Amino acid sequence: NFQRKLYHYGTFSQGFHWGVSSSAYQIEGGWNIDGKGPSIWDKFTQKPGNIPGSANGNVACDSYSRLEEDLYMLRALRVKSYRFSLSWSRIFPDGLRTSLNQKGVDYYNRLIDNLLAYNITPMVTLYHWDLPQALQNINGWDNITIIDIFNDFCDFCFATFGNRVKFWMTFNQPHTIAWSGYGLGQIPPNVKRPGDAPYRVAHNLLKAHAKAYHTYDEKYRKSQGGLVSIALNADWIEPTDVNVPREVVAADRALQFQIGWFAHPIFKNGDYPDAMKWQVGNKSELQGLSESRLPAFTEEEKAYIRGTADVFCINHYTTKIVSHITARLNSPTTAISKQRAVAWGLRRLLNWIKEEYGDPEIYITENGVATDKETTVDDTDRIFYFKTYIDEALKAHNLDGVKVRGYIASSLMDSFEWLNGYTVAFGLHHVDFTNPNRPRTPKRSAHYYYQVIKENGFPLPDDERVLYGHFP
Ligand code: GBH
Repeated sequence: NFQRKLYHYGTFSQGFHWGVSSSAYQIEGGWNIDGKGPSIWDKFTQKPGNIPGSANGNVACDSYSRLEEDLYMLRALRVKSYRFSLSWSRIFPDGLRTSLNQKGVDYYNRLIDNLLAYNITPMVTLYHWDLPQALQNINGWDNITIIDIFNDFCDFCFATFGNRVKFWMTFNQPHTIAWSGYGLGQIPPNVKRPGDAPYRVAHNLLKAHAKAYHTYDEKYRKSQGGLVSIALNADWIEPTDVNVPREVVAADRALQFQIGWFAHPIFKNGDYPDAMKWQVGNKSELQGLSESRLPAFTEEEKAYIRGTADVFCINHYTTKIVSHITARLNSPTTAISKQRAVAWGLRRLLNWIKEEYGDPEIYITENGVATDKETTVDDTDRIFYFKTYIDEALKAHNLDGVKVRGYIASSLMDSFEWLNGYTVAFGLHHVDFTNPNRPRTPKRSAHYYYQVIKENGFPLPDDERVLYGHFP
């Protein structure tokens, strides 16, 4: 039923949340100053050879010392929201409340106060992958005691920042934490146990998320009136052939293993998707195991987890074709070969979420594209990406009735891109990492995004718009 017209003209609803994103380890630097404790990413990146060019986040964009510059870019873009994360080990250097580091708290207070002074809504991620190393020493997310420890951290943040922060996300991409961190083992803590550890870790992440949600509900919601969610991630999965039932089933199963793993418990019934329970259960049985490698929730736990998100937050970058034979897509490649630009996938994903989870309010909390580091400010590929993806979000909003409430471009500026180091760039602003002052320069895409925000979408065809208008 999707209309074939390439572009749809129109605007989002009033008060639409336009924003940009970042995360602590990717931008802050200041890895050991003012009392910050080490995180698992500090440890991992400081071992030479783990990241291309032995890059690390010791300095990154130096945002810890350059708050003014970051605020300047945010104001120039005229964004309504800024999504950033808190560095747990900057606030609690050894992960526990007893190690409280006031200077870390001061930094986030300054950031939040300044955002509010400029009318920018803070959207805060409590955990974007930089676990305090001290907690990894007791097995990190694979140790159930971390559920209470994380809750202490969240409780402190709600109490300290919640009078000004009204939009919380517990985890960024629990799927990545569990699967890349404990299954494939590519990212810290680099545990390579794909058969069982990810399922245990995800079980703990879901319980930790639910516990933080209930803490907010019981102690803060009434006085602070904010909302709590979790930022899930998913590629859109397109079947090779929509006319072959088993291909459609395979594609749906892939989505259930990505989003459903977390969204089914939280947004549906407190339990994992049937497709996961059957698949993992059957394979475990074939292996001769006495129980499934996918742990089970008690009825009490299901009731505790169900309904623990006030809105649906989704990070989305690309689309994959799933098949039992070959996968191929003709869409444009990007600087990350596995992330092709497939704008229509976003519209389909948004519709799938609407259908699957009972029409929730949706925030696109990350969407963006990599360019190589040779592309500095002349990033026409990024303009194409944002234009087409935002337009597909607009179609979902205006033509399909999906309750899209916000769009957060990834990201504010070039930063440390995890396993890619500084070899690829996602920023609307270029950062010169060879210069100790880390100068920031708006790219063409920043001018473009400014215009889209100003017009709240695409009210007119391109030839009737002033494309690269005033950008302060
Ligand atoms: C996002 O994840 C991150 O949330 C964001 O911080 C980052 O800026 C952005 O990617 C671009 O890098 O190679 O082991 O890391 C996007 C979804 C899921 C894509 C994990 C890469 C590969 C696993 N990511 N995936 S690994």
